[in-house]
Amino acid sequence: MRKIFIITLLLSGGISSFCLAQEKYTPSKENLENRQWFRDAKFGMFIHWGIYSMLADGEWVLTNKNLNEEEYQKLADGFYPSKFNADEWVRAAKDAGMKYICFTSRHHDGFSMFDTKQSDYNVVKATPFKRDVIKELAEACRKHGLKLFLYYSHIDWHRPDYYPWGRTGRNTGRTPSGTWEDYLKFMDAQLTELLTNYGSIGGIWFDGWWDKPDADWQLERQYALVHRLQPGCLIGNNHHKAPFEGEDFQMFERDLPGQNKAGYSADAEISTLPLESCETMNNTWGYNINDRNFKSTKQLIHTLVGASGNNANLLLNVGPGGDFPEGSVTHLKEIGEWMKTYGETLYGTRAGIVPHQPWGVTTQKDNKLYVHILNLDKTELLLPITGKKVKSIARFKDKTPVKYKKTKEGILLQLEEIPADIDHVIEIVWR
Ligand code: FHN
Repeated sequence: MRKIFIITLLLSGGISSFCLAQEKYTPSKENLENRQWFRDAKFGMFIHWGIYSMLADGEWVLTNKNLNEEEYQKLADGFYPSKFNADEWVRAAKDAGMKYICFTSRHHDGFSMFDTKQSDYNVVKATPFKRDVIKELAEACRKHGLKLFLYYSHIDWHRPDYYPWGRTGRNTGRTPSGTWEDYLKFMDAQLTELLTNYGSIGGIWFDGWWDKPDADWQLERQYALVHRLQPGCLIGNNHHKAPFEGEDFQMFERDLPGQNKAGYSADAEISTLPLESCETMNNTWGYNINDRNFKSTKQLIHTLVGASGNNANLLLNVGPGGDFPEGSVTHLKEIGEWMKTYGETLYGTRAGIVPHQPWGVTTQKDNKLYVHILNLDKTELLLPITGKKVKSIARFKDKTPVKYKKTKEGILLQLEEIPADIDHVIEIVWR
């Protein structure tokens, strides 16, 4: 019986995936270096952009509004974003202090924002625009020294072989045809294009596994393909669980690691991999004409600082219509200004020895501890740190010395006044 099984496996070509599934993933040297780079980078820009942006109702409009998928495809005929300028987008990210961009190469609607031979349903073949958006972004990122990550949806509301359907996208009038195996091959072929045609890719940001958690996704095989093509490419998967074998970083949607305010992270046990938190600037990912509820610059900076204090990067989203929304542009500029002074207290740091507190967070690098006071309504602050020798304690921005006392409980900071700045940073240098 066993012999028959092995022969069948060999004949069916299943042996390669069988073997891969058995191998434990060992990240390459390059991959480990990129993980280190990622941990140091701290701040990136998420961009959700596709033909859905034209309907100005978020990236889920096809399924949320039960649109007919065949009719939805016609949106591509009108996609001509005359203002698109990859260089400007990348510069806006760079000026905000961001070190990487993660762009939606294909979202759940199944429309590819790059030149792919695997389907004509793509930005070059199906639109009058005819420009390969990813090629332009990749060139601009190279020019400005940012890394390009690619969001890649596991869900597909367009293809008839994404079948059995998942939890979402059911009422769009599709008729199933083809096999699940066809769909897996399609994704492999697209990933191969993405990882061979655009130079070095910082990472692949998978999303949508949760639509069909019981499906045979063959993730280890897919991950092995990515790592074979670009060993340094970091893989993350927004499955909202603890990382699976073969992944290189872990993301938390609209929450800091350990929180579950948004409701996605109940099972997302924090791993030792590099961490990333993704968040919207308003309330939606893809462009939504009604959503002008932008968070304040102060709130966004607090999220960024909070992420660093929890050992995570912040991937902050922009949802362009044809161009970046005004609100995003203003906030990005203001964050960039702030980063010019305070970036040093975040880049290259790790979470500080004092864990997240109601008043703020700490970050640390070499012999320095940065105390980020975000909400404090008094002038005294006790840091529960004992047994360390202080060389100096000063306000970060102008190096004015800060008074302090050493007590049995720790270091008691005595500030001149109640902190009023967005983030009152105190720099402690240890001997
Ligand atoms: O369904 C997607 C959503 O559209 C968006 O892309 C976010 C980004 O984290 N992820 C999914 C929801 O978990």
